[in-house]
Amino acid sequence: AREAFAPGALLLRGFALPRAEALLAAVEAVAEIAPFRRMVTPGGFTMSAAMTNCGTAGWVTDRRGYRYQAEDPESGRPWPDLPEAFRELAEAAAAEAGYPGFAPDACLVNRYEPGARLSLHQDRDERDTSYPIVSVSLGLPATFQFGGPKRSDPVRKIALGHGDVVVWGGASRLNHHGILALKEGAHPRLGRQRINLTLRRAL
Ligand code: MD5
Ligand code: FE
Repeated sequence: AREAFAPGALLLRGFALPRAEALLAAVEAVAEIAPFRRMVTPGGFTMSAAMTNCGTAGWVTDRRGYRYQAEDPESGRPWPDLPEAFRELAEAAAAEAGYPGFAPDACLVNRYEPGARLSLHQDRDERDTSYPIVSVSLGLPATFQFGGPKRSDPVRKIALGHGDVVVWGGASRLNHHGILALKEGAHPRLGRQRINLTLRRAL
């Protein structure tokens, strides 16, 4: 099922379901090399979601700011390679949304446990924001907040569940968005977690 809920934004419900097991196995392999960690914002707050990365660059935050960098700051080593299953899924979803040939170079992996949230923000640390972002939801459901180009624009709520994929491109690429505090629950495969893959062209 496909839902165009804003210009440039396409929700593909269940698109990742046939590949969920391969994606989760790849997440586990990534996290063995680059473990999930809770990063600190420039303002000094520890984020409630835990994160890791794979690909040629990873998104990081610390007291100095937000940026993409080639090394995991915890280990000083390059991030693990982007798994083939991630690439294939991103390519296929982007093609559905009218972006053929999308070749991500970075994936931020977010892990939310009950209570974790992501406050309203824009994704603007990428070099060229004309590329779309493909996001994949796995595990517990979440309420996604979708706003507009201005922080004060009205916000819509969208439920995202296991296997849902959203392609964010065009006019929606720089819209504000966030995730409300995850509700308590247990997913049959992932237990008390929501995993989100955010596939991007960062460099
Ligand atoms: C999540 N993660 O569910 C979301 C999925 C992040 C983040 O927001 O920055 O890690 S990505 C949602 C997204 C990306 C780009 C544009 C828009 C939404 N949008 O226009 O709403 O953990
Ligand atoms: Fe974001």
